[in-house]
Amino acid sequence: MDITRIMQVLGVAESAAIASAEWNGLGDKNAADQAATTAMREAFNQIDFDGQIVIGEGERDEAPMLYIGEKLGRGGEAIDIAVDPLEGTNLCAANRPNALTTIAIAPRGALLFAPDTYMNKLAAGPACRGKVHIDQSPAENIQAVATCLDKPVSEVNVCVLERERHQQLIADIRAAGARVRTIDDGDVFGAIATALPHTGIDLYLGSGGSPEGVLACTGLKAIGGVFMGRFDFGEDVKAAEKRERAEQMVAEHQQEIDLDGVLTMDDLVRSDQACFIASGVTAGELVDGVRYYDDKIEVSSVLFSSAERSVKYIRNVKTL
Ligand code: VTB
Repeated sequence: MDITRIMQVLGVAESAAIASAEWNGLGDKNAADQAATTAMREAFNQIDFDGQIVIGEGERDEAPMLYIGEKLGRGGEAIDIAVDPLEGTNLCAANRPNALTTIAIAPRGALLFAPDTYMNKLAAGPACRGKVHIDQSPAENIQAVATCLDKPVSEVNVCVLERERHQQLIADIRAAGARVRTIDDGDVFGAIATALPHTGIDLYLGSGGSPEGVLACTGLKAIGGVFMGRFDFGEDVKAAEKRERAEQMVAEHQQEIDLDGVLTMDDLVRSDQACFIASGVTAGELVDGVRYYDDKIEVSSVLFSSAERSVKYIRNVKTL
């Protein structure tokens, strides 16, 4: 992916972070999300490219902006776009850590049009490649991570979304002798954090949104980390309906995936040219939040680029 293009998209993430940070702590998650979405769309439309939303705010009939299939930009190179304009709307509304604006880009056809259903996820850093697997038990994966990172199981830190549905998983992790770092929301952060030692998170497990799974996978794939998923349609009355919508989505976009099988990084992101960008809205372990000075505003971002297999931290200090 061309560096100029990456820098343009970084600017889009920064604009959205600045717009939503206006709402930090004000208790209005919808307004915060709206601000991020509007800013993102406006900024994407300034770019000379043929952008297409693959993962966005929802399907066309439910989202007025950044809906799945929406075309963005002034024309040019064909690029797939996955966005979560404000990942962690509740976190922003409550001014809690790790609210991010997130974007993944890849050549056209590379990103999976993921259905809006849960996905069971496993994420880990590059050292754990080939040693962890979503079909292994939490205890087996924790042992593998401990071996790969050359530390005792008691120092392995597993990030999990704090949800009723994860009670057994959390109990299993603790029974295996590892630590749990629960998060209220925002599992793109949880998954990506496994590739960055300074976050203290070694493994991510549990079920969250499928769209967020594709975003996190793009970042982990770019730097040689591990991501595996499996759709989780649930077992309630809506399970059949969710499955049917997923089948329709897969057929509509001529994607070849097994809805019940393991989703590999190559299923979710079919390119080695993808790139993931997150800008901080509230401060967290990944990046700082938006900061204000007298006549300046500072926004911090992280960029996972497959071309360089590197993670760049970017602080942009803009004069108002
Ligand atoms: C998940 C997770 C997201 O919201 O979608 C979650 O992937 C919603 O989960 O990162 P519940 O339905 O259990 O509340 C986030 O945490 C934030 O968008």
